[in-house]
Amino acid sequence: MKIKHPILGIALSVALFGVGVTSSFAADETLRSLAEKNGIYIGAILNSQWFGGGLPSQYEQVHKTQFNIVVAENEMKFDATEPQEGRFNYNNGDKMVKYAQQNGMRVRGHALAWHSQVPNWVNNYKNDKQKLLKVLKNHIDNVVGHWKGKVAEWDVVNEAISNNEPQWRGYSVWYQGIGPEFIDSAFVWAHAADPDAELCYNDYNLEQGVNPKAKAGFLLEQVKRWVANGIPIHCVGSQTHVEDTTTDKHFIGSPDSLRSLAKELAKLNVKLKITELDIGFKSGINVSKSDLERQGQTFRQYLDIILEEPNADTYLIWGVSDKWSWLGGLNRQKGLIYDDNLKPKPAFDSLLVRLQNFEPPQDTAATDTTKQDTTVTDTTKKDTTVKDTVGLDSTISIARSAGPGSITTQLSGHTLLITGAKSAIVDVFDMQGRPVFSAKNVKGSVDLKIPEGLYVVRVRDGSTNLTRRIAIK
Ligand code: 9MR
Repeated sequence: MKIKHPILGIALSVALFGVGVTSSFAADETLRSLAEKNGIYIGAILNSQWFGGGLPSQYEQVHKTQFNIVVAENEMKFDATEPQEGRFNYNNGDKMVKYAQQNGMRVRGHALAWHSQVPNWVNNYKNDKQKLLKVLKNHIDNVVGHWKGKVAEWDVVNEAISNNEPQWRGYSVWYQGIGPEFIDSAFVWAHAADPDAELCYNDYNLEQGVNPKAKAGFLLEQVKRWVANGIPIHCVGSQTHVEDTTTDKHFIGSPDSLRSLAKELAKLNVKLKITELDIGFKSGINVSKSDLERQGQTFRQYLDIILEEPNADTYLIWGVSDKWSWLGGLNRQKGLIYDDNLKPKPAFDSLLVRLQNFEPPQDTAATDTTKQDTTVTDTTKKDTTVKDTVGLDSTISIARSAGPGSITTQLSGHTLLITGAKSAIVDVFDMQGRPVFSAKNVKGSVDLKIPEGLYVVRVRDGSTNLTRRIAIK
């Protein structure tokens, strides 16, 4: 069952802070707490190394503090869950579900019918259509059935479209052995196994334009057909593995293209989710500070789709830290929002600030027809009452604010007075999330050398921090 966000917000506030902290004065704002205020899910995979206990405790701390949705990097795939015919292994998946439950997180399941990471035994039946149908159905019945009510959404079919001249991908045991109807069947079986789960088609290169020559255009035609035929598809997952615009000479994808897809899907009452985002640079190049800031802006532009499009609700990144990332295999580097030392990168700041200052359009609830179907779309997603506590008007007028962590700030002209911090780091961002000012070792006060306008200021001292809007007049 889809979780309604105000309840989710309260539940998670309780889980996180012991008591519901819902006022605009909550200190230590996280991607997660701000995502919840905005009624969206923000998440990252649990890397495979986590399952074997091979990651530092700081990794898990960051993960559960910053994210409210989780997906396993490899542990719910076919080869992991049914390594031998009819013998299922749910150990790692159960471990993740338990972690998610303990930390109030939503679980995504990835992936049921995919050409990759299929165990060898399946290929023994590649010329036996009836047997392959039974194999796929049995797998879906068991895996979805095992996590019924615990895995909220599934990638039922993954990467079934080929890259060039879009058509179905030929090299797939499911396609070759069964034909394209394996897709329709997989959705029907998954729905029967858990009628409350959201069911997605997931693929990459969907940010490359909605036209018949691009994957998204081909997919859209299939989604129309599935919807017309009553196939239970509720969402399209856009993996969104993209490269930084300046180093990818063949760059043809863009946030605007993905937004177009979201708008087309809205007409069909189907959601768009960003499911595997990373924005890498070519391996081997020197990545500068300004490169990282530009990367942050691209992360933010993709977030805008999720914040602004009524049928978009999920922003999932394919990894936490650059240290543990699959991107090397793709000849890319530094594509995530934490660096090798689990320190937040400029991309993290861009996301945090954008989540902080996002104002939903006032008339969204009145005009959005896609929110009518509660089985697919969360009707409370853009509930402006949730956002009122961080509304612009109220925060502009607040010159003095304090957080439970006891940092207090007061603005006098261009001077920010700080109490409760021995030696603070002060960062100021414009309303697009771009860093405009930074100072270290601030004791007592700092002169903000920035023009008049609205900004977000963040004051950090050790693990205590305060993030506030300010108006320089
Ligand atoms: O990150 C995953 C990596 O550890 C695996 O080796 C790889 C094998 O196919 O799969 C990676 O995850 C992929 C995901 O399941 C589907 N979309 C592309 C992801 C990155 O390759």
